[in-house]
Amino acid sequence: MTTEHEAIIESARAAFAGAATPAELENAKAQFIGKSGRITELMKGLAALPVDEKKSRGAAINQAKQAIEAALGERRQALADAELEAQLEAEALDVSLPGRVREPGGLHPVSLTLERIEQIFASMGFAVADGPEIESDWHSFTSLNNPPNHPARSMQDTFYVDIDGDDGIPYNLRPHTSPMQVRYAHAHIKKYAEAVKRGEAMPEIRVIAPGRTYRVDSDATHSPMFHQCEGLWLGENVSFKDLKVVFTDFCRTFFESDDLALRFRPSFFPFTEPSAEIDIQFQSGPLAGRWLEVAGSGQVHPQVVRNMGLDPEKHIGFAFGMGPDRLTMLRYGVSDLRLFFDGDIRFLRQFR
Ligand code: 2NM
Repeated sequence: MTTEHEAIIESARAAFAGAATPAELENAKAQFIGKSGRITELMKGLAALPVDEKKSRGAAINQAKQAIEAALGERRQALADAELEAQLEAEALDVSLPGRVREPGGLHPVSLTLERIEQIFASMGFAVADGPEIESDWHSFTSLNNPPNHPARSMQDTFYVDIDGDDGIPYNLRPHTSPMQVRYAHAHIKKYAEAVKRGEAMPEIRVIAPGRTYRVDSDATHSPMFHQCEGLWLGENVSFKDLKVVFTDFCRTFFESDDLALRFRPSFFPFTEPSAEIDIQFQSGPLAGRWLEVAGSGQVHPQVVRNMGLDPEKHIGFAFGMGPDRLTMLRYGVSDLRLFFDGDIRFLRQFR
């Protein structure tokens, strides 16, 4: 090899080292061993030389070419290694990152309250009744002693469906769950009809009716769809005293407070006589000292007992109605009823 050859090798090495990508490297290669590269030009120049000189100079040029090819191969490998390294780096998995868990669902706070109510009353021997949300006028109003012109029957207060019942009056979205109790009483009587015919006494009725109810009303404390749970206990000797015991026991269990005070305040409902609002007062905690209205109640009106298909001389007792939505607000300290029906997961997941 001549010094010229060594200079070419040196500049090839420098050009290869300066190539940052495989494409740049191929361009650099072309300058030396491509079709019109410097080595290729030297080869072409051999043609004009005598044979023995051609041989020795040809061998030297070949040596130089091999050195350049070796340098090229090294640089190709280095670039390929670097590319693989970068790719591994970019696609690296951080196995220490926490996984994406699918969070468990949970019951709606009002459902939690309904389950709680059902469980407490079940422990006192109450059955749980279920029934239709679209009701006949008779079940929602007439059977419950509502006079024909009572405001609850107006379009301003109750939702009506575009379908008439057998009596020609449109069906309604039940404004309370009492119709379920009237239905339960009729089913109960049918169930024991044979026994009564044989002279046995009709067993007592002890039932609660929880569920969705509807009224034309909407603000921070009223929703057009809300929940109710009504209770009914009819027997041969069921009195207002039993109402006080049952409801006091219920409230103290529900709110987990033994020193909860209850107050029965005279009131009026078409389906009970006498009637009373039930207020409670916490002795400690954020609501302590205030009387809070939680339910309506009363001795079931004789006409309602008759409409249930029972003899009011034999079956007397009490009924009550409460709002599970409001009970949920009191229990958890929720200030706006609408939060229950917005479906905002940030609110709901707090009860999970
Ligand atoms: C209330 C208040 C007072 C009630 C009456 C009846 C039935 F079916 F026996 F007639 N069920 N619930 C009642 C009584 C409901 O809610 C404020």
